[in-house]
Amino acid sequence: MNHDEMIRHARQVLSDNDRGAYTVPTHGLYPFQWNWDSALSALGFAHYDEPRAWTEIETLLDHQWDDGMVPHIIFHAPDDGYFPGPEVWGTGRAVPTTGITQPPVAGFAVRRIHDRARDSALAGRQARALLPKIHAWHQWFYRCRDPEGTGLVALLHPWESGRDNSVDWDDAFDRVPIDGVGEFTRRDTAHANPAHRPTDGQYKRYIWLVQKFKSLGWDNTKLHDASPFKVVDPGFNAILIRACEDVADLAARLGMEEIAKESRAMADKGVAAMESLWSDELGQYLCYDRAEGKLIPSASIGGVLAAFAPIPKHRITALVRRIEELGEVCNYLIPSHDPRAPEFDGLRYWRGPVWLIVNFMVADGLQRAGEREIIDRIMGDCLRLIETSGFAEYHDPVTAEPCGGAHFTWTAAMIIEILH
Ligand code: 9YW
Repeated sequence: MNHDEMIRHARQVLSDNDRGAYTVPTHGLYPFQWNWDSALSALGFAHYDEPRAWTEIETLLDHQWDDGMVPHIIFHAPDDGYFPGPEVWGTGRAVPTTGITQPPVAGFAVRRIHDRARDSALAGRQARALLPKIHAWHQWFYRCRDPEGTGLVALLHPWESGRDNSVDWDDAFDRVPIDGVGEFTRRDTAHANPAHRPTDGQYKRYIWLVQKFKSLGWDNTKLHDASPFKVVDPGFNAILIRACEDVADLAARLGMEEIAKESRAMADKGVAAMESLWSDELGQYLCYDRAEGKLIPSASIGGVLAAFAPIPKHRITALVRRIEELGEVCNYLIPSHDPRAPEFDGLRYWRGPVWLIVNFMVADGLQRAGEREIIDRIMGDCLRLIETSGFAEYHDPVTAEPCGGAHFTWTAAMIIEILH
């Protein structure tokens, strides 16, 4: 496949998954709108249809909660092919949504789409309308997920991280009970190979947390303290910090002074706090278990994704070394878990496979620090993966085997982004 053919194919994937005002990640497996999928997919649309790109993010933010939270799934139209559906969440919204959030990459996407827009009048109007909403979401994070003001926010559910079954959550997840969960039927394993998906044990805990939060009326002033699962993820925080920085920069240029000032303060505090997650031993950042008060020694991509934030140059250099090291033990960068670790599983979701969106964000961060050689390797590996195995949800970093869902929106959007 030459590059033109790849772009054509990628645009076809986006168009097949387009539902008018939002895209689904892939037909069948994920039939609704997912939060960070939409923000990253908008980057792909923006290369050939800017109004459509803006609509994707507008639709997402139209479903923001009154407290500022932007939900992880919006159930626009009924579809019983996905579990857990709206009735399990019970958030009581007119258009149902889940009650948890996802990595806040929308601020980054808005700035990027704005700054390279061909239609700058449209971009200016959209940015002015969207920035206050995104800013309210960022403030919600620090208010509700960092009540003690540490500068780092906690995830209360693995689904919020976007890295559902990462090894990072294993120990903390063991403390989540499963009593009272009841019987349920998973739908994901009917669409994708069960060997590529989380286990039944993990699903029971996912559901226990949903039921717990539902019993608290989805009141975000209560959830943080009540949750037995409270993990600070460096990758997630890096995305939030980067988004605050991007909002600060764009808001300043648009004359939105207060948003600019508050966003800059959140980003600066976050960058300083990230230092507490650094591990000299592993040469990357680590997750922190806030319920137990200790770092989690797990060699996952979360600590490498930290490169997306404006972290100090010497940390970027160390992360480049870490990625090079990973490149010696797999064929395609960047594995979502270190292939030398005993928990590594090259096929199972976030426990080993390569995800193009993560590669893109890491490479984007390294770009700011001018790390050309490793960026070329990462981007080249993305293209080889797609050439070899198609637009899959994720790929085995050793064999390139395509995993999870096929014909995947954000994978295709990343190819459009990389090839432009
Ligand atoms: C699920 C849609 C989502 C992504 C997540 C990914 C997966 C859904 O798919 O979660 O049901 O487990 O982990 O990051 O947004 O592509």
